Amino acid sequence: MDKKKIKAQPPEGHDKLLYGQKTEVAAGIKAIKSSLEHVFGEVGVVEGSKALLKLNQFDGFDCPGCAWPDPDKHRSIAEFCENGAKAVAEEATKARVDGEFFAKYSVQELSEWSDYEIGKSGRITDPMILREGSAHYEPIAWDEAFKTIGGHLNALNSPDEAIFYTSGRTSNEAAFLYQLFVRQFGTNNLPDCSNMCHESSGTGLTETVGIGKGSVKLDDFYKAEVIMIMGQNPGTNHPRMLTALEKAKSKGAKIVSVNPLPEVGLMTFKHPQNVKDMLGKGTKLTDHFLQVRINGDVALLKALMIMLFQMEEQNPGKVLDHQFIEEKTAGYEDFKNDLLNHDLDNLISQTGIEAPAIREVAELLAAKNQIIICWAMGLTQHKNSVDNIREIVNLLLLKGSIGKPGAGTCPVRGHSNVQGDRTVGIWEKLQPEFAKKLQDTFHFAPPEKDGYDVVKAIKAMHEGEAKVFFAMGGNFLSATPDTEYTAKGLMNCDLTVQVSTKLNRSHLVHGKTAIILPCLGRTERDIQSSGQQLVSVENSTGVVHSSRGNKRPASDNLYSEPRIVAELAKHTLGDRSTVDWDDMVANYDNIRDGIEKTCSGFDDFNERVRLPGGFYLPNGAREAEFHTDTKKANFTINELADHQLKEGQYIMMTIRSHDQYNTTIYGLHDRYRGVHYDRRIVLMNEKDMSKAGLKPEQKVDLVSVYDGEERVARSFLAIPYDIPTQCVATYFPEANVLVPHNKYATKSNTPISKSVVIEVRS
Ligand SMILES: Nc1nc2c(c(=O)[nH]1)N[C@H]1C(S)=C(S)[C@@H](COP(=O)(O)OP(=O)(O)OC[C@H]3O[C@@H](n4cnc5c(=O)[nH]c(N)nc54)[C@H](O)[C@@H]3O)O[C@H]1N2
Ligand SMILES: Nc1nc2c(c(=O)[nH]1)N[C@H]1C(S)=C(S)[C@@H](COP(=O)(O)OP(=O)(O)OC[C@H]3O[C@@H](n4cnc5c(=O)[nH]c(N)nc54)[C@H](O)[C@@H]3O)O[C@H]1N2
Ligand code: SF4
Ligand SMILES: [Mo]
Repeated sequence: MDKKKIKAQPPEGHDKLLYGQKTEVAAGIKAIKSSLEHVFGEVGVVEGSKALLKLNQFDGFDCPGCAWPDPDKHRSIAEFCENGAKAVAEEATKARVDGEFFAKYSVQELSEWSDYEIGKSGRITDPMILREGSAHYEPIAWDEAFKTIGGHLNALNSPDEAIFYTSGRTSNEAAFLYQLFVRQFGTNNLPDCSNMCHESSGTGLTETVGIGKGSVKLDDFYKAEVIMIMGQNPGTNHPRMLTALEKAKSKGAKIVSVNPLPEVGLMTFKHPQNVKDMLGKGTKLTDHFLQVRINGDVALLKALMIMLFQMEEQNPGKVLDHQFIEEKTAGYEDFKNDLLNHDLDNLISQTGIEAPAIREVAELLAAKNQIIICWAMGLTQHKNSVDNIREIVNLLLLKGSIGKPGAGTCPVRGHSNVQGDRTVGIWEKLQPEFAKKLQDTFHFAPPEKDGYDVVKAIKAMHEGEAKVFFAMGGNFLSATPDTEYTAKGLMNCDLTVQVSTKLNRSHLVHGKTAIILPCLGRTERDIQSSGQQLVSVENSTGVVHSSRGNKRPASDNLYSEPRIVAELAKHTLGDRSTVDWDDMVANYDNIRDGIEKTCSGFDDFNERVRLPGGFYLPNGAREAEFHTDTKKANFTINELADHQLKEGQYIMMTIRSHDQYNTTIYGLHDRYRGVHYDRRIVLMNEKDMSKAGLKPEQKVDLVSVYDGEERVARSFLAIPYDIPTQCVATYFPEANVLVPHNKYATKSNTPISKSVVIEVRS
């Protein structure tokens, strides 16, 4: 087959773009209408209602959408949002991808479909293989599939020639078993979606407060005086957070939003379960909106902190928490000296915000002591992302706003179990303590050398150093940077394997041989020899709880993810393994016993996972116990972003529309931003457009140039939008082709998906 014809990028064509009709209020009637349309359209009314009633209930399944926490105690009947409903619909769809489907469409043909069409083709029903040289996938027996994969793995010169990716929907049980297999096989090559997501948060927080997770609980939102939301679009990506923010406001909290875009979801909100709200104008959520330039956050945080020092000077002892600084922190003097050396006017001009607006927020912060700072991808996907996070910590430390009720750090996680996967060992860096426990419990010597993370994995495949790519979920080709470069890497492999629920582009851009292993989804019953199983997940606030599907599986020929791992381990390791894989899968309690012995905080796991609502994992920072090198919370000195934009250059952020879940395109409406039917668009400031002589909807090519190498994303429509000058926004994954694979955040290696320097060519 001629692989050159396979398309790694979605098609360039345009549907009829409609824009400018912005929804001014988030949630509300339209959200309910949209969720019901998605669910009933894909699934039917009876099945759809049955599934939704179990969503996020104590005895039901965890929402496959995002990792926003559920209330600890009381749950209402409909404890989900529009996007949770869409995620369920997407999984529960009646459409099927089976042997007949693949006989009809060649891989090359499918690669010409849009991501929306690919996703809508349905659930994969049977294991499939694309044999070397063949144009079509065809069904294969499970046993033969495992033998083929085991054969490839065992034929490698070294276990390090294999890569084992994980996406964050995988349960704790599947993830733990997977990393156990991979380490018994002999490598730490365990890149995961977290590498592209909150890795910078983990890195920055571990250094400064001793734990790579957030410190707040959901209840803290209702005790907070100020909630700052930076680089996050919760109305789309964590919709139920709006309910929490509304409640926080009713209890007196002020909300500050820091974003280059006035995201509708953050501005005004109508609670879908509150009739009074639905009929009225809704709640104004944001009290202070700071329209920061892309990557201007370190400058903004520094400016705010300098203002706090100025106010402290006028009002000694009233602004900063000296007792906390004295008792609980290290590095204060060095930090202060560095900070006060910066020129305030210069910092303010870098933010692109008017000084009085910043001063208002500084005054608010000066007067309050219970501050929560939330953030997401707007802060974690830049060259200086780790500095973004460390600067947030500096601000909280100055105010003593961590380790007490109503205050702390809140990196809002993306995938529903991305945090849990890391807790149970999905990490290319094997920590010595974890390695020792693995060794003591399972009697083998795990590999010590760090494995590949996402960006190193791409390079290794590209350069032929890795030959087998195995993915536990996700859509590696479309989620990673530098689409064409990554595509070549995957195509270089001898074998690519995807454990998936639904078809995506990573099945189509493949190695010499490619295999799809179809698995049960979160919403489906998982029956093993001891009976129906439950799995567990961890949300953004460190609560581990159970999830149990109730739907009939999409096909009788699906395996659960744990079973897939176990079969793979048996077929690959044979007698070399020290683990009784069948026993593990027969009853997932046995896997949880393994987790309890290897991961801290999981005492009496099997008992506690069955408590309604689950249990909190220990979190030092939450108790103002900082397990860092200094045993204190560390102040740090952080660098400003340094983009020397030339005339005609812009800084581009790649963001999510309202109708997508990462690379899965649910629909073609970015309702809150008022963009409909087209995704190849670039949002630009009106002044920039007229300066460049661009008319609304004019077709342009976007070009990034790094180290003399040009990358081009063709045929985008320019749209005037309320965004700072020299800043532009495009959708992920259409613009990923512009993100260079070798430009990433210092220390965390997260690709710079939110600050790519581009030119717009007409
Ligand atoms: N419906 C839905 N829900 C999802 C997802 C989805 O795709 N769809 N994805 C899930 C996943 S994996 C994740 S990680 C999360 C992502 O959740 P978000 O991080 O909210 O997602 P993004 O669309 O990447 O939005 C980033 C926001 O940051 C802003 N921003 C960009 N650059 C900067 C900057 O330099 N500074 C500041 N202050 N702001 C900036 C953008 O304008 C945008 O509002 O959502 C999760 N939930
Ligand atoms: N330019 C740019 N790139 C980005 C980002 C960005 O903001 N900008 N965001 C990054 C972020 S935050 C993330 S998290 C990554 C996401 O990267 P990934 O996690 O790799 O991508 P997803 O699109 O979430 O994966 C979707 C696929 O997962 C499979 N799937 C769904 N449910 C299940 C399940 O239960 N089990 C299994 N085995 N498979 C399942 C389906 O086949 C579906 O097609 O993308 C990153 N890439
Ligand atoms: S906020 Fe997130 S976890 Fe909650 S229902 Fe919505 S998508 Fe699901
Ligand atoms: Mo993510």
